[in-house]
Amino acid sequence: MNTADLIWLNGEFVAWEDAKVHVLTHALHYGTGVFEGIRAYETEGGTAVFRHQDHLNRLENSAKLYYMDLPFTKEQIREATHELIARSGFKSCYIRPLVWRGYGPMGLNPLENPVEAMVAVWEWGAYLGEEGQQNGVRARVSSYRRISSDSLIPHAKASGQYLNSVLAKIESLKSGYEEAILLDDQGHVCEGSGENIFVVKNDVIHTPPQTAGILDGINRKTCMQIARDLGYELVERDVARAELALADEVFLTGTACELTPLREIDDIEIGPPGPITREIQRVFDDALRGRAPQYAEWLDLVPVPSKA
Ligand code: PPE
Repeated sequence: MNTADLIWLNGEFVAWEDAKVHVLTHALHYGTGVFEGIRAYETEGGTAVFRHQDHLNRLENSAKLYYMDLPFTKEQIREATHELIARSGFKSCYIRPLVWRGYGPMGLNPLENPVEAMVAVWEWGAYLGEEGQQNGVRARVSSYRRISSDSLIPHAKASGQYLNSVLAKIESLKSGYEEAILLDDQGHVCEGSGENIFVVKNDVIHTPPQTAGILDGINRKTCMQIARDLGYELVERDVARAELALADEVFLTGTACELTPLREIDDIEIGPPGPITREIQRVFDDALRGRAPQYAEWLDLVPVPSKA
């Protein structure tokens, strides 16, 4: 992980090693934070943040669902992110904004604790490995079910909620797989530990709906649009566990993993990445890297700082 020299913390640019919080930070004890994962890519016109506004909107929504107001406007966070990227010198990077309940009263009522914010950037390669992104990864169905709206908020990208993903991820790694697929509380396929999922059967693409407890993934929406623009039939519906193993193709989407094929589930071979996966992956990659003019509106160009 190649990190930048600076972090944006509560409105200031501070040295990476000075970006600190108190150990009684509410979010450290109770998980009361919300975050985003965003990527910026090198494009012909310069570095561009992919679907920046959509990520900032989701950050605001996640905060709202946990009774927090963003302590800075989305525009301020956007501009701070631009400056951070420009000053980092990175041509492409991963961007992690976090908004959290800070140091204040202890106990479960967070409403008196200050809401703080930071943005960090670092260079992050293929999330599930270069080899996995090219040839597919091996996954298992987790013994942990995805959090449901009975007890938490699947729609929110909230720090504490990720204990669910962390357990599923550890379980998959310790049992010899690269990723975990979580079922929802009804037993339907939900998503990966940090990715949405698509299942291709007989040229039709299926993905679990919002009501299946998924995170409303921005790359999920992106790949849905790309698939439809390519002329594929795409259906949002509940997917049974067995459909994974019987699928022609399965792939995962997310900011970190981009599009990563699944080549095996529960020791049953799905096969190497198929033609539909490959085609969507190629167009998606073009969109991310500014090579698809029809999707240029998804790029938020980082302004080049004027030389003083
Ligand atoms: N589901 C979950 C649970 C999830 O965490 C992510 C993103 C997605 C789906 C896909 O959402 P989107 O990125 O908007 O397409 N996971 C982030 C966190 C990864 C991490 O290890 O941290 C990410 O991909 O940035």
